[in-house]
Amino acid sequence: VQSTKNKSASKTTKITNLKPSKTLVKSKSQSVQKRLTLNKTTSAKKGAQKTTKVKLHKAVTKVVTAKKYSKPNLEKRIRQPASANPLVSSGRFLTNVFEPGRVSFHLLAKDMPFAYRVTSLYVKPQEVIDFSIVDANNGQSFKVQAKAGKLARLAEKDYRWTAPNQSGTYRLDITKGSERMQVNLFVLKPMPKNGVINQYSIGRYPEAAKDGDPRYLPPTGLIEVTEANKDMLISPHFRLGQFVCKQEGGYPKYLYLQERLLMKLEWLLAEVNRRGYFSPSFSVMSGYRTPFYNNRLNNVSLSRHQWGDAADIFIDNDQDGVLDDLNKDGRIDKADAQLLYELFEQLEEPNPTMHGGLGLYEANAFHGPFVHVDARGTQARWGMND
Ligand SMILES: [Ca+2]
Ligand SMILES: [Ca+2]
Repeated sequence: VQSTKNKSASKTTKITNLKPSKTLVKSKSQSVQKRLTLNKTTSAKKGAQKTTKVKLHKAVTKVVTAKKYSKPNLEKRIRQPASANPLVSSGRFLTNVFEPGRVSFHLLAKDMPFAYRVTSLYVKPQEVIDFSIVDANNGQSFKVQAKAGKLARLAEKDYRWTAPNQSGTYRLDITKGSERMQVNLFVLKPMPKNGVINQYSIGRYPEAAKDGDPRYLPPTGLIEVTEANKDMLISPHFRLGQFVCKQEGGYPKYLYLQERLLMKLEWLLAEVNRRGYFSPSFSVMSGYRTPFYNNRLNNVSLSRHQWGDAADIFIDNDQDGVLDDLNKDGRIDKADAQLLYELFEQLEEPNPTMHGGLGLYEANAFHGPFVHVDARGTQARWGMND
């Protein structure tokens, strides 16, 4: 993959830096034409072969035959709307260069280091959050600003922010020279006592935590997701709306997320890109699940999705709602998800702070292949030997 990338990158340089010859221009426009006409043609007959366009690079297209997906099945499998991966569809990423979105310092809050340009913390009304700024190259001074809540400086790089009483989205900005970290502070809505909030069903969490394990305690509150904030970035490559539960019902919707899930997803995404699988974001098939929805799915009752630290993900750069042909064998199947699974496992192993659940899933009538990841703190594995 790396060599293909390099080759095509040098080709692009040639096209832009030198005056393109007529033949080059012609072949480029021909490939665009070809792409338009080859647009996802499928045979109507069930079981017939489907031609899928796999976009390898902006100017290089390849047609592969994926035997596994006949159109009727594929349609059922695509539950994910086309806009599910807004970072791809917005055209924000026009080149296949991944930018990790990190800053040179980090914020230490809730016992976790945050080093991304966009970071989100979830807090209760009036909760007091102590944080420090850690900077290896101690040169420049920092400016910390909060428009709401109460910000106090405790020591040179230690601060305290007291959340307002009113739930909603607030913001803290940390600047160091030309660098800026935007910290979104979501002040949570209290959990509804009857399992329903603004006509949105949450259901009930088990009263007592599983074996006294605090990771299974009911959430302290919920993030309100509206039409207005669903597209906001909560980390450099993920948006709030990607994680809402797939249950029916309009906005406002309610969501529980944990900081460590986004930290893990950003880390995995950067590592996947570093290994040559360009992807500007992961498609999140399922993020948060309300207990109400989880019960209806007949899923395991203690699924981490209900505790906001799990996501079922895949890479879908061609935006067809299904995992891409990552191993380039012309088929989209379990082997492509397995490639991600094995990569994640290899990455997780030496990094105890990133330990969590990892599950491999093959396609069925409702979805394509995907990988479950969670940030529960201890390792759990399933799906690989099924
Ligand atoms: Ca795809
Ligand atoms: Ca494949």
